[in-house]
Amino acid sequence: MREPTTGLSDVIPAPAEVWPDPAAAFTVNSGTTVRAPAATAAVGEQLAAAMRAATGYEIPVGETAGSIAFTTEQGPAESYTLDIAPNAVTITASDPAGAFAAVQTLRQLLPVGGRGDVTIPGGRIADRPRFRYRGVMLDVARHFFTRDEVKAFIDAVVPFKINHLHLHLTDDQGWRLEIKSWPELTSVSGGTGTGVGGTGAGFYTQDEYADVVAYAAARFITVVPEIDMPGHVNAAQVAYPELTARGVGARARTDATVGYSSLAVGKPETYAFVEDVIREVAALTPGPYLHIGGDEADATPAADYRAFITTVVPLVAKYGKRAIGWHEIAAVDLPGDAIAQFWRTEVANEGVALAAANGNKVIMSPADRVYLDMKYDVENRLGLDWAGYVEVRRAYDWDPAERLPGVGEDALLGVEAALWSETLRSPTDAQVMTFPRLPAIAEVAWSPRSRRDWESFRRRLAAYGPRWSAHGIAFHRSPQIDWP
Ligand code: NGO
Repeated sequence: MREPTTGLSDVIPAPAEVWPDPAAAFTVNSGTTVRAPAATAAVGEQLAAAMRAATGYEIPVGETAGSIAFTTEQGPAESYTLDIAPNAVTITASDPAGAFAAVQTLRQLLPVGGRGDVTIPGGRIADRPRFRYRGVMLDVARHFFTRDEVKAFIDAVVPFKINHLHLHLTDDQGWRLEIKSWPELTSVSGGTGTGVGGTGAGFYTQDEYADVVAYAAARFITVVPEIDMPGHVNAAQVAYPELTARGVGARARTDATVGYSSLAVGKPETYAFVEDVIREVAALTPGPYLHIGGDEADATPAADYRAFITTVVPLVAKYGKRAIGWHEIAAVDLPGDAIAQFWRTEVANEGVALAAANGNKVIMSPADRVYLDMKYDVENRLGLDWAGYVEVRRAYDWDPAERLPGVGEDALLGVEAALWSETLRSPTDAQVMTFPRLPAIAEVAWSPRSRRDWESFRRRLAAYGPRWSAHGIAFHRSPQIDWP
């Protein structure tokens, strides 16, 4: 019999309420079965799969009987309770997403692999997210990640109750999503020699993209596609010269400079292009959001920028989506459902505060806390350092509701970590920059503030390290953590 190595109080992100009961451990044995009603059948299967991996037992799933049972009860979105007693484990959730969150908690209470009986520590967890948007962004434009690599990335973030994957699909160095009405975007700017240093070529066909979206959805992750405009468009202008002001094709670029390209805001071709792209991307996207970029449009005159954002945000709504933009869009009068994503390092931002006062929601992504492309320290081979070094404690020890004056708890949709890929060359590079900072940020986004504590987190994180090792996931062995 294998005893648990992870207790109820060791889970990451820390659950809202935990009552351990050492006398009430449950043993998973060869007779263990899972009962999941139709609505949670898929989630029940996911739990059974984790238990099979930990025990080698059959763990059948059915609708009528089971020592591990899923039930439903009214409650806040994604909330769940987990009752672990000697004869039964009961998972009560408000919705399938809550049941899935409970499964992530349970997975951490199981050993990573092995054969034979295992015990799950007894007691009760009552849990719910602080923020409903808990995201991670992956830049597939500066360095392309294949569909399978993105799926592996999804699998690696799922344990931490991340529920949005923002894909940065286009930038100066490459265009990574097939657009049927403008095919040269990918045939020219998705191919060989694109990406920073010319080493990150590739693009998703619409079918491949839809497959990633479905894979994410099965793990309760909503994909948020980003088409960056009106700046960061050099790759589009290489493919289609009519998108430049003078109608002369742009030169392909593989350097990491930002702020030099702009759509020609006055031209009718520009809006034909933008509308086609938004229409196709919206049609491929079941989730509610479409990200329009809007950052660093240094080559777009201010009046043009305002005109462009004012036109494009309603276009997104026309195709049934809610626009998200980097916080520069807050300089424009926004419709109430538009969302601003704060990304810089300044201590205050008038535009974002004003947007919040007008009822617009904000996603917090301050670079000096949650940019996964920042170096951990001076030794780091990968990454940038324009926002300073971001060691694990910096990513953990801050509060999103106190980051910007005028942007409190109620204004926040949530928190998103961002992995830009200028310096990345492989999935291993991506992993080492993501872990262990992502769990730190996930806890900021999920756990109640009162449950967050650096000393507790660093102890729990240390215990998590062997799980990454067992799954072959690379992580930064931060000197702030006493890894076993
Ligand atoms: C900025 C810039 C990106 C860079 C990133 C690098 C935003 C929103 N725009 O963040 O183009 O890749 O920094 O850290």
